[in-house]
Amino acid sequence: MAEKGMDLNRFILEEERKHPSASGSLSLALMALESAAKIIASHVRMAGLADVLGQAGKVNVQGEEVQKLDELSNTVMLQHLLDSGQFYALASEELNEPVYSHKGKDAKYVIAFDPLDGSSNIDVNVSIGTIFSIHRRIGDSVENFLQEGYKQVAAGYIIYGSSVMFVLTTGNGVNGFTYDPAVGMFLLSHPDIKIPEKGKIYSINEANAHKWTDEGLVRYIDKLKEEGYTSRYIGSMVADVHRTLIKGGMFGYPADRKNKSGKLRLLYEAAPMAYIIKQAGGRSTTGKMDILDVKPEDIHQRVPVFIGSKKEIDQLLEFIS
Ligand code: AHM
Ligand code: MG
Repeated sequence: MAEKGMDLNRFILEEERKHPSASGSLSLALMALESAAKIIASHVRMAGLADVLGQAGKVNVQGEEVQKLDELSNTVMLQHLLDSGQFYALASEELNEPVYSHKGKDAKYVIAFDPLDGSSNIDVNVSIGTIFSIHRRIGDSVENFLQEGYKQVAAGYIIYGSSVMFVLTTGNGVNGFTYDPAVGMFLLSHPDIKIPEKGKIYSINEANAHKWTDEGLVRYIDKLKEEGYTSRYIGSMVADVHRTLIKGGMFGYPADRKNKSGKLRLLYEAAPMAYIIKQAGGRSTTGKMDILDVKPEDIHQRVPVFIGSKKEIDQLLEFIS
């Protein structure tokens, strides 16, 4: 297990060294993500202030047009990831179509990301995050993004919360790095994260319960209440999943009458989180199948999501059809 305090760059390089045949491309790709994360984090920290300073005609102190934070995060991700030359193509929640990289025309990887998830929480100073999922390039066009989650090469998220954390898996366990602003580095603070076998918290938007299409889900939540569970729901997937990863329990965004496939996106929300939770010893399902086995048909496809400790997800599957 890597030592606490190790910085993310060194961790990435040491992981690479375990694979003597590695070309170093994935390491460079992850470092580009790390740089983008640092820049997004600094914008998130300044968000309230930028808004005040930008109010007069939406122009900031440098005389530049003020971009919305989610658009800005998308721009930062695109710039850094394209510039790295390590990605053949990029798909973002903010863009209808994938972007093909000129610099990365021979690159081995493709990446899907949500540049700033939980955008409804930006204005109220609540944790938000960036989520990413990396696959091997298998062709020339959209088929690169239509690969099952279990084929991910790496996945992770950055949470902009009371501290900034980078949580990463490359298929060899899950590690969490906390940003130290004094030195400008992500330092290993949570080595080899394991989700508890069972938790005491459920996390779901219960205001939608009357619209849920599976009645078993209502009975399941009632059962958790009887068993003494408590409820936490932030409305930022990154924050809700991060808490679930650390404390156990379950997070869900089910299908309902309005959102027939739920709300969350398979490629850059559900699949990367499912991979992280699995690597930490947990489980995830759409209610019908493991999220990691879903073969995407569209880059912005939605799926019902239930993610968490093994006990809770096993029990959930006994209740829902
Ligand atoms: P976004 O990508 O537009 O920010 O929406 C995704 C977010 C997730 O972070 C969160 O889990 C979910 O939407 C909350 O939705 P709701 O407000 O319907 O409970
Ligand atoms: Mg999102």
